[in-house]
Amino acid sequence: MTPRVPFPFTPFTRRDWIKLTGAAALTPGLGAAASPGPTAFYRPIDYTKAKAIPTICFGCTTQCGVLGWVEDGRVRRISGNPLDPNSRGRICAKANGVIDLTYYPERILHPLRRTGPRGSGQWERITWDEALDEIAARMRKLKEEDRAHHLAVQVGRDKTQGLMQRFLHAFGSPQQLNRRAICSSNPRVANMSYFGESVDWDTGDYEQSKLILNFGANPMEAHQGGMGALQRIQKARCDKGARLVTFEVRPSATASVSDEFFPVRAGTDGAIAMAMAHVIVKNQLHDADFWDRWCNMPFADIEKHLEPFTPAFAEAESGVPAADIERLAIEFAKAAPHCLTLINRGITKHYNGAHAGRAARLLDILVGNIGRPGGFTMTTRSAWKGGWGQDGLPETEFPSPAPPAPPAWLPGTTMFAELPESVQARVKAFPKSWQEKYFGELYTPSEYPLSWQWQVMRVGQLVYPYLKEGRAKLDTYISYTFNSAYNYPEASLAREVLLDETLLPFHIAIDVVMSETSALADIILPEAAAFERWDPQVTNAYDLIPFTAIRQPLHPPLGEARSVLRIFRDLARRVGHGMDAYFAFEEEEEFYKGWFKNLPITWEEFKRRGIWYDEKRSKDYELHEQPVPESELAGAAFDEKTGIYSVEKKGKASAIGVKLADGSVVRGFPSRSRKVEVMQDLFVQGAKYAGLPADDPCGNPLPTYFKVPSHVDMKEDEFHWVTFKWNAHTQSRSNYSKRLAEIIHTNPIWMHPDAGKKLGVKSGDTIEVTVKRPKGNTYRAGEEKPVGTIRHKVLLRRGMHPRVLACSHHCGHTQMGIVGNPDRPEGPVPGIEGMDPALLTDRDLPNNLWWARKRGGPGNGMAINDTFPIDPTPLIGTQNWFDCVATVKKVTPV
Ligand SMILES: Nc1nc2c(c(=O)[nH]1)N[C@H]1C(S)=C(S)[C@@H](COP(=O)(O)OP(=O)(O)OC[C@H]3O[C@@H](n4cnc5c(=O)[nH]c(N)nc54)[C@H](O)[C@@H]3O)O[C@H]1N2
Ligand SMILES: Nc1nc2c(c(=O)[nH]1)N[C@H]1C(S)=C(S)[C@@H](COP(=O)(O)OP(=O)(O)OC[C@H]3O[C@@H](n4cnc5c(=O)[nH]c(N)nc54)[C@H](O)[C@@H]3O)O[C@H]1N2
Ligand code: SF4
Ligand SMILES: [Mo]
Repeated sequence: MTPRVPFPFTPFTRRDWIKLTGAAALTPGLGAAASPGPTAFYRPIDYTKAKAIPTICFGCTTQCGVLGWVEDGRVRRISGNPLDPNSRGRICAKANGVIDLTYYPERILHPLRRTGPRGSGQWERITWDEALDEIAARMRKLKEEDRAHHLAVQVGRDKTQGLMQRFLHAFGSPQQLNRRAICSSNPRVANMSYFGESVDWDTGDYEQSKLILNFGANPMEAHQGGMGALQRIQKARCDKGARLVTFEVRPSATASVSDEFFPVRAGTDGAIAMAMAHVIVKNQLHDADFWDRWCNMPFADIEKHLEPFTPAFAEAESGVPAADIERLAIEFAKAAPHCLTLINRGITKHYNGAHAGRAARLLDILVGNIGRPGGFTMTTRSAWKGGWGQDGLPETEFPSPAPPAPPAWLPGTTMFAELPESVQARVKAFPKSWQEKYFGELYTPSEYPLSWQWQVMRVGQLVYPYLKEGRAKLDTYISYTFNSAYNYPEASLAREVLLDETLLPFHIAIDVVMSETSALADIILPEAAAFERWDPQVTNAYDLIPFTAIRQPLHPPLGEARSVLRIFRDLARRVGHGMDAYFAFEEEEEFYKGWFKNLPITWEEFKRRGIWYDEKRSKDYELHEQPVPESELAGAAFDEKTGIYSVEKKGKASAIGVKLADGSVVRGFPSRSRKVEVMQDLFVQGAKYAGLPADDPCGNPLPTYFKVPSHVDMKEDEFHWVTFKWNAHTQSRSNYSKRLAEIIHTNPIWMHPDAGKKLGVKSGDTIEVTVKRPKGNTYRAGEEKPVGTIRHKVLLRRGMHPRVLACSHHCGHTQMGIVGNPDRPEGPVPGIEGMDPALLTDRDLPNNLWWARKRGGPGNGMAINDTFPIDPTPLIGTQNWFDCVATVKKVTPV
């Protein structure tokens, strides 16, 4: 018999914080108690009464258009919005999980201020006025002391489209920190370095494709635009016999359904891609017309560069047979232009990953599939303009002019004087145009100049070490949709710095639940849940027609929760100093109504549909070949040397097109030369200014492959230690959903059966994994002391690469309420304010968490990020999640 837990219940476990601080306490001040009671019965949805309201899912970064079925003022069900051109009305399991969050008994519904030491879990409920006055007073002081840059906001995957920047710039601080380096900076580099733009992530014309070469992306269960990509890939395969070929280190959902799956050794995809390029060139299967017309180097030079990268070399590196590499390269070229590569984190989150991503994308360039039906495409959600705004959509201007960018950290300023001398020297050596783009070590770290040359891909994992090292000072730190204390590499260091009041004197978390990060705040501001607030939406368009959408509230926020927009407006008003001018609106709806005022449909119609796109617009194929109209050329300046036509926009020259060798004047690509920059000299310059040796392969201007330094002398008994995402969870923003935790609540370490046999373990046994510090030019490289050790259950799986161990994220929470941590000590949990218990999908939550150890289940898995070292790749700073090297032993008794 498992013990019954009375409902309501409320304890807040402090396991982790006890370890860290020696203190333990409860958490009052969350949602006020309103027990459903034992007599309330679940009521099915009455569709004669329920109203379907379009909005946008916040379950992951894909941002699908959905319909919220609202009955009696509460969301009962989420289904897809059939008008959404990306998702085509389909959703995944996680979408309904957002309902679980909205009515989670442990949602934070009132501002909280800590009463005990930071991290002790002792909180008091305060009013919004108290919370905002305290924060505004602190901000005003910074402003008055000319230290605006000591205010930072760090975000995870927020979807406010520029609101953080507006808030910070209005205040005068550039410290807009994010998570991109731990997420997707390297995949973007491949596109930005060639084309000058990455849009948000890879978009291909999958539906028309015949052959997709997938280097470790996992669109069948993750990927930023997974819901759009997976449908089109599967449709092309089912309807047209297209083939999907996947290189992976483990049998991911995508690998498992692929036509061909090759287990590769981690960090070696670049060798495979380079060898494929070698084969294409050797067999003269490339598109010579495209190369000569668009690429910025002679073909003979790339031919020569590719010579050493033979299929035999790639086989020795990756383990993929040379014959298959050769065959697939030829099949790929023959399918052109109906073929494309798919790249994301698998191939690129490595020390050599920017170049590996470039090597894969070179295949697309070689066969000339760029922008062509069935090929690699990017939409006008980029700088390819044509009478449209930056996003290929009508320009937006509301609510008032954007605040000016804060002053750069130029020599002579007080901010510059705060930098350590070695950093000052590095920055002073930058060319002037780079210095003007430099906004301090946290935002634009000087050793990683390519993280901010193309697009600001902040090196978020270095924020805490840099604060610790004294490279930067902060006073007030606002975290938003952000859980570094759990999600970041070396999460233990994140927790250490978040706990340290000398390094982060004042931490405000804007959150919806008690996460590992908000538990380390001084004040927590409860945000309106995604289904209770507005957000604008622009994203990649898989049908190649740009569209826009609106997240709109399905009902008013529960308790006292408020949208971040309103929080910022109210703070701006209290701070003054001119800040309020950039938040001049009364209602949130008014703000977004203004934002979308140039749409050709009415606001009411937009809200009714949730989505807008121009149905008459043709697809964005070959945008680079669009001729520039004579009328535009008339007033444009022409540069003989580059062939670029430009006009003045906001005081700066803005390119509108390029004259090609045959005399035609077309839009070209959004790169500096308007060409495809296969030769990318920014790598050379970046390496020089970052102080890398002249022969460092990271500074190679051409796509290339070299071994990851940590893998050079790997011993026979060492393993690659990698991590991955499950289909039913999103990082740490789904763990409060019971319906999702029920599907996946634990995360055994995947291992090949042969490796298991050698070690003498079977599935379910316990192993101990010890992770080494990385090598190369990276943070704390080569230190003897391991990063961390983890003991966990093993799962033997065929399809694994025999030298790889893989463990999923999402599990092992110490916070996130009772669902995230079902084994915490028992005690009362508040009910959900204003919620009719009959509408809850699970009225008896605590007793239904059957996977809890105390109920005889397997428990909630392990948090693994204390074992991943902070490991930023040179120049770019992307986190090399998949480069780790580990030793393993069997734990006896198991
Ligand atoms: N081991 C391992 N670690 C990883 C990864 C991996 O694959 N494996 N992936 C990495 C990647 S790609 C990324 S992008 C990062 C993501 O890491 P984060 O940027 O931290 O993102 P999330 O976990 O999505 O959300 C963070 C927090 O936002 C809060 N939140 C959720 N909804 C709302 C809301 O509506 N409003 C507010 N204010 N807060 C909300 C929740 O507390 C949640 O914990 O994780 C990285 N970490
Ligand atoms: N369900 C779900 N969807 C999500 C998210 C989520 O958390 N859950 N998060 C969203 C976010 S923020 C992001 S960034 C995207 C990420 O989407 P993806 O990049 O598609 O997925 P990841 O799991 O981060 O990593 C990709 C895969 O790389 C593999 N891999 C590791 N090393 C190598 C290697 O050397 N070579 C190859 N070929 N493969 C390797 C891993 O096994 C893993 O399956 O997903 C987004 N969508
Ligand atoms: S993929 Fe799933 S969780 Fe992500 S936005 Fe779409 S429906 Fe929501
Ligand atoms: Mo991500």
